[in-house]
Amino acid sequence: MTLAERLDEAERTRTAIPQVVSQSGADADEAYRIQEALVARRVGRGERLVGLKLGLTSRAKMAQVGVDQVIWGRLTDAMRVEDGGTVDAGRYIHPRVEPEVAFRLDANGAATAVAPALELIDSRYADFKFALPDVIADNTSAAGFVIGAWQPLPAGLDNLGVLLEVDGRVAQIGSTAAILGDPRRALAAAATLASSAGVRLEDGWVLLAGAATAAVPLAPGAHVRAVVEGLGTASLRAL
Ligand code: OOG
Repeated sequence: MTLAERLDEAERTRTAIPQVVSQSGADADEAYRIQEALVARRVGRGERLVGLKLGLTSRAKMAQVGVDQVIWGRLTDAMRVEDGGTVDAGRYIHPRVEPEVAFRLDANGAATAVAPALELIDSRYADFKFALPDVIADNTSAAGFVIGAWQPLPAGLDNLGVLLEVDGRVAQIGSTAAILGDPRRALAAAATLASSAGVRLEDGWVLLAGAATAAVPLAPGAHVRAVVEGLGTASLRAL
């Protein structure tokens, strides 16, 4: 089996695997090619690319996973959960949720709207432990995302309060300033990363700018809500 196949199998069978990509000696560039092959398998099964995500754009996230470099991954339509919708926590290995800001892009990578968002991440590696090439190849732990109501771009996005609530209690507190200093920096970063990988942005694609706080485990039965000051909320319930 190729490394992309191993990661794909791990996801489909909900079985964590060892850090096979860093163990193989692959560097970050090779890891992105593995990610591309992994997502191509999903597309081959009928999924459609709907956007990109940045990861590890905040210190809180870098510290949580011990990798200190911004990374990016691909989003497909199968990962989308409607706002207020439900997910089966049992479909994942060890799911976590984190509050984010999402942009809607045009084909040039400019933002046409912004929304509060929740990302569901699920590392395919045992104990949620990985080195940089592992997490890149694993499509940066992408598993699902919820987009709240799209808003016109406000004058500033750089210092809005962010909460992650679980069952009505505050589990994480942060600020959009934690995301690259200003989440709008995610736009240029995504355009650069995508063009260096030969990815053509499409009108209407979503860009997840990265989490503003550390992630929290998603337990069955939990109701999780991201609140971004001035933008609104995005929520899901886990079965
Ligand atoms: C890597 C993905 C991180 C973010 O928003 O920082 C990420 C991980 O924590 O497993 O999506």
